[in-house]
Amino acid sequence: MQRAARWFMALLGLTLMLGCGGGMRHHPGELPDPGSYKARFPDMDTNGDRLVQWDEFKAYFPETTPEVFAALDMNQDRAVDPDEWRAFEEAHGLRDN
Ligand SMILES: [Ca+2]
Ligand SMILES: [Ca+2]
Repeated sequence: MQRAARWFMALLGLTLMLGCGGGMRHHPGELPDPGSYKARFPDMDTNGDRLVQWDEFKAYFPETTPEVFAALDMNQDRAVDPDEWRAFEEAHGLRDN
């Protein structure tokens, strides 16, 4: 029983370190729940210009806020490119492969 508890604590600590510890450096602000922002880039980019604009992002994630979009848009050109999206997925462990 005690051993299980210790294992759980170790696992929890690891999760906290690896999980959003990296995310804090990546995003200037807090994201409500990065896990709910799981999507394939082409599915969000409905006009196919290889950029996800705010209206496309908002259409895909109706619950989102401009702050989330701003956090994703690291170079602040008002669009999320595939590299920015990949950086976000990697920071939050959302990639499948
Ligand atoms: Ca687009
Ligand atoms: Ca951008």
